[in-house]
Amino acid sequence: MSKPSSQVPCMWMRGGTSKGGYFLACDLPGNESERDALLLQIMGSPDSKQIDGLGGANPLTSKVAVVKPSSRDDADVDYLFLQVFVDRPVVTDKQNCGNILAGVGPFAIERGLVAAQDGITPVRVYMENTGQYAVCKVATPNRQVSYQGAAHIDGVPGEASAIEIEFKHTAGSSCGALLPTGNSVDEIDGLSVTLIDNGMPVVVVDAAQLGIQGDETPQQLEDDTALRAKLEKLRLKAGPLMNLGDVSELSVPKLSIVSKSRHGGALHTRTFIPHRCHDAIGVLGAVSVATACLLPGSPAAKYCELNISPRMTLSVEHPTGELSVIVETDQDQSVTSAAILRTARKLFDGVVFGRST
Ligand code: NQM
Repeated sequence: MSKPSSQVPCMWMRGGTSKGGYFLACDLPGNESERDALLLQIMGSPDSKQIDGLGGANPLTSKVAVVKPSSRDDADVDYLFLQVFVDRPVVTDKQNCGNILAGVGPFAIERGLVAAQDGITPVRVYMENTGQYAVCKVATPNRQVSYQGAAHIDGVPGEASAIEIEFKHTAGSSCGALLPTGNSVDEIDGLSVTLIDNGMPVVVVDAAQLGIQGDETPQQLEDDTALRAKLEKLRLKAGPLMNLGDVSELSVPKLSIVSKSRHGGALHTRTFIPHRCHDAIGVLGAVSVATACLLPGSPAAKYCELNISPRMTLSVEHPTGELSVIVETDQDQSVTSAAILRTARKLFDGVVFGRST
């Protein structure tokens, strides 16, 4: 048996409101268990502080993108997202990540997988986790990736260059259908919830039914052990209903707690991912919540007054601001595509070491 390589080229990047390691697939062990063992070492997991690795002791900063040239005619690169758990020895590909996706275009260009155009370079990404596509538009003045710009996204200080991301046909990414139970609303444990997957499996639940305001800080919600127990019980019941099976060891479905808008957006959210409360909201998670806003009877729709039109911007408020989702709908008022704006930044490029070096 070949010894796993324990020293690999890696670029560390912030992608949207997440951060993690970007690797070329050819630089990682081909065997999945060897790959995952190396990634756990690189991140310093399992350990709540990730002290012996590069992970930031939070699921949002313990993420990996594995990128390779695509063999598909309709994609430039294939992107596999891996969530490295912080305090458990688990690496899972059972979810996608639209934030880490923001760094995939720049990384692919920097590594020479995609030729930069002068101006904007569209990078067509096949998202291996869910078998779906996104187009990421990267600023490349003079055929060089530019990270500097004037775009701001809430949850990240300062400005950087805009990366526009368009998703198509994300419905049923992991659950097989937009509404895996066939219903816009289901009752679980006396709660009226929407079980939805438009790129990310999400349980949408009404803050009022949970007995909270919905604008508590993430820390206040994480400290509420009774609430967390209730949410986990709900999640474990929702998993099989969403065709995800036993989700006790999975990072999906997420739980988005919705309430009335506080800042003029469509609605307000707090999202558990699933055991920590997000400082913002995941990209595809926001797409799923925005889609739920269009479903009559959904707890999300209860809070927004929408005039449904073929192209609309829904501002999903979260603890550190908002995430605007531009959705396009067909005659049946079903969402056909979604676009969002992200930024990314290269933090370092070099070689990262496993423990056996
Ligand atoms: O929903 C967090 C994030 C995410 C995932 C999570 C994401 C998405 O904010 O597309 O980006 O839900 O675990 O990075």
